[in-house]
Amino acid sequence: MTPRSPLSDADRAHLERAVELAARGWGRVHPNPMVGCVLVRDGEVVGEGWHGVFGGPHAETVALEAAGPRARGATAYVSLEPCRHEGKTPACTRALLASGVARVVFGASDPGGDSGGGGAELAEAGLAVTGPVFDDVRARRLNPAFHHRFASPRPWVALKLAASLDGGLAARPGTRTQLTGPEAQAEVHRLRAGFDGIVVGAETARVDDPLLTVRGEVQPRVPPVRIVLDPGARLSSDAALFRGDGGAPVWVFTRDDAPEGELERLEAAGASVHPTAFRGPHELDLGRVLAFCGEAGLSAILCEGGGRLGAALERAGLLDRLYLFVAPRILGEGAIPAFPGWTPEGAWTMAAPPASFSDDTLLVYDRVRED
Ligand code: AOF
Ligand code: ZN
Repeated sequence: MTPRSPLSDADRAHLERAVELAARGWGRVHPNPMVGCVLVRDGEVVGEGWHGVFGGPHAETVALEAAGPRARGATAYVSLEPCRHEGKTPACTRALLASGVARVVFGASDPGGDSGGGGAELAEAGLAVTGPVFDDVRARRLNPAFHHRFASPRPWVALKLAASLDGGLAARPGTRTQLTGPEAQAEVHRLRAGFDGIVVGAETARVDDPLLTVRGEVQPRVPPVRIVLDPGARLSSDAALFRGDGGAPVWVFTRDDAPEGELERLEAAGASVHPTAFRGPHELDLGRVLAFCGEAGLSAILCEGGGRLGAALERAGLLDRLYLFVAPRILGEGAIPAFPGWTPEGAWTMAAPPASFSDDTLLVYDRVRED
């Protein structure tokens, strides 16, 4: 379906508000999409809602409940096409029809085989329907992992890096340099909540000794699995990952010829160990790693470095989004580069406006897809 009529500035503003509301579901609705809904009658907002928790009511239902009888004759602005399937909750198309809403404007199409097609169904029932308003790039930007799931069996993959102004990750090899401030770090914890897995390379695990848990305001519905790519099975049994109280599971991917004794040691420390095919002494077959994660039900993975793992993902065409925090520091010569050997002709497009966290800036870019 294509837009039936040009949208007014007010229409667009209400749809943007629906997108804004949708974002409140971050970390709570995954792997469902984030969805927001605004109901407007005679220029007045009579109800707002968003999908707040996986398995819970959909955005439209929440907004309709808020509006009550004032929904009659209103326009519903929804960031995603209203579903027409009976899932964990009743179909939104039914709820909209029952409420007497006269018009529906939606942002992105729902790619789901059962859930999709709600727009056409509402139009057939006599409502004025406009959508999808967003092009494919914008639609994917809002719920990338959700849309990716319908296009590819591997998880959607984002890379988070914190770099200096001159593009360095650390002052010297083998050292950790804290570049960003507490506000940016809080944002990293918020971001983590929206992923099923957080992955780092062996060198980062050794040097940073991270916990990879979510310690922020948004508590994820399911804590992301903590993943280390450790070809040589050298991760210390004393790593912070293995300490503490029942954090999320730890998965360690090693070369499939790593010494049996080391695999047993890691298992004993508390990891699930996954011997995997490899491409070089220090490089696992990342396609295999991601395929395993996909089969295990992980649909969104956040890589938190280091630079070499990020670059290997990028070169293999397995990187979908980049979260780049830039800190106002110069590391100078000898620093570890943030983008070692990235594909020079790789094309990227802005996925969100630059955001400030005190003196640090977050840039979010999506890889431009060729298909
Ligand atoms: C909507 N509004 O707010 C959301 C939609 O299992 P269920 O019943 O929660 O359905 C999940 C599917 O419904 C999800 O995969 C997507 O296709 C759609 N999500 N649709 O109309 C919403 N969250
Ligand atoms: Zn629905």
